[in-house]
Amino acid sequence: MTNAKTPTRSRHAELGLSDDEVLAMYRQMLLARAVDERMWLMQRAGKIAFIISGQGHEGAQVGVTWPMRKGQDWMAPFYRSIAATLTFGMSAEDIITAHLAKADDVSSGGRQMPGHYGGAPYNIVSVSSPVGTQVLHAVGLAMGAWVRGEDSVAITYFGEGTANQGEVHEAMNFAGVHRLPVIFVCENNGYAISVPLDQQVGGGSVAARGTGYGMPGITVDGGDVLGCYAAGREAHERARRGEGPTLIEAKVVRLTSHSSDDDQRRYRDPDEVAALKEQDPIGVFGRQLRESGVLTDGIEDRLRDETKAEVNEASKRAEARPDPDTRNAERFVYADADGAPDVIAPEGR
Ligand SMILES: Cc1ncc(C[n+]2csc(CCOP(=O)(O)OP(=O)(O)O)c2C)c(N)n1
Ligand SMILES: [Mg+2]
Repeated sequence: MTNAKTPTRSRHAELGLSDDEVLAMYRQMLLARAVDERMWLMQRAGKIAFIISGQGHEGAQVGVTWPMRKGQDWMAPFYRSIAATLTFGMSAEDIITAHLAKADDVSSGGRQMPGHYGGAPYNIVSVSSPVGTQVLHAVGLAMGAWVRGEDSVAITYFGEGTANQGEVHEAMNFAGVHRLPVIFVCENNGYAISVPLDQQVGGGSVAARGTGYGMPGITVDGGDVLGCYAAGREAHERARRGEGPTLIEAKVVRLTSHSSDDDQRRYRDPDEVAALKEQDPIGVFGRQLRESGVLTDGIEDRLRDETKAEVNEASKRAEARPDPDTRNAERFVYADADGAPDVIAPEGR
């Protein structure tokens, strides 16, 4: 008789991941979820203008991002990239501070909309609102690294609806032609707001387009965190070997409405929504880790307590930060006259 515990344990060990590392990946997913849920509460309480959630995408984001090197590689995220940006170095406090549009927010000094992740200290370039533009930014970052002879890889994330934008095709083709060190991660959650997959992606597969761009196109299950990790690591190694880009399509679930301005009950079958809970990547990965003997009730409780405390502390500190000075509103929007002062710090800072 085979032991059901053996395959999963040997699988992460075969991938070179220790028990502590897979627990750290699971913790990162819990933290991303806890930050996300807290920001929904803050939005409902009128403290945050708008929320666009990453719930259901955490497994793909943590798995694929895990092999990236902080401070050396580059990231061009999208609006669901809470787990990806946390994995690449942003803190819960950075993310909540940005959503509260505080003066010293690392993403934009309180200038950007919610969901516009970024941070110069982390090599994360800001999300820009037109979907798909970040894919061009990532290709530019990879091209820059290649021109300078640097050992760095750029990674970018986008939805399957966005995969149909003209600039995404241009970006991938250019990266394929020039064999640039870039990883394209399509998080396919089956909807572009209310439009289902069969009405947005001809042929139904984004990964299949890789061949046409001159790169491998790989499909992974976004609930299979270790499969996502393996795909991300292979893409990263391939980029570093100078063999060019990879397109990874992760099949994920969108557990929430598109955003806090949307109500998915108007276009999604209630049974479909109810069934999503079974596919929640946190539940799926948690069960795998339990089967492999790595996760116990005690460890689960500790991780949940720790991440909750981290989010409590982060939101308390973020809320106490100063609001931006309104005199800065037009700084860096129009060209400044010579000698214009720097950003005006809030009083008392
Ligand atoms: C160029 C452009 N067109 C439309 C929008 C409005 N918009 C924001 S998100 C979104 C849906 C994108 O769907 P998908 O790429 O599948 O990502 P998901 O939100 O499902 O993760 C749209 C149409 C936009 N921001 N930019
Ligand atoms: Mg989508």
